[in-house]
Amino acid sequence: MFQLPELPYAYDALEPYIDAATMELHHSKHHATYVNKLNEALADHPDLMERDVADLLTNLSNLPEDVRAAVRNHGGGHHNHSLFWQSMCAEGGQPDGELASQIDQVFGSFDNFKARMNAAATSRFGSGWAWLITSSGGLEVISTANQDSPLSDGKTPLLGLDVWEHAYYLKYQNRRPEYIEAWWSVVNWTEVAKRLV
Ligand code: MN3
Repeated sequence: MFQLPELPYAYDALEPYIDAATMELHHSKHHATYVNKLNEALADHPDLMERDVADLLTNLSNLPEDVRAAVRNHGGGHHNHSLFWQSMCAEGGQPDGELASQIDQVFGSFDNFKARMNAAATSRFGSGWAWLITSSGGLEVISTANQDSPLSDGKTPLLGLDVWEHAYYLKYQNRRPEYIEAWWSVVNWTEVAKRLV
């Protein structure tokens, strides 16, 4: 059985950047629904239920056809959101150490990297995610549609930004760029750097 992870902070911890009402709805309703639907979809596949969701997403094409779409959507939703909660904290900042040097090397500067993420996040039509990923080719900024995980494309997600309307609509309505700008204040770079191994 997959479980909804608890948030590592209170629902109001990311105020004023991300409001408590959005956090509670996003975690206790949206994320919970992905977990419940993943469990429902895998009810007849106890072997898959035992595996890690990241492992299922990495090996999507090897899964039985009858569950592949459900794992992609609900498993993706579960894993993306689990990463997302851990990637935020009340005291954001900027990366340092190895991650900061790789960002400078690949993008030229932190500001250039930020501009690339912002472009990926604002230009994603409809629902999806903007990502900083790493792969054999090094760091890269990409975006995915819906709940597609970079893992299914052989990429390791380091940092993901949820640009579904449910992530910002209560506070920012249609102003996605304002939500994106606010989100930079709550990125937990310590946690993100741990994924760079
Ligand atoms: Mn979401």
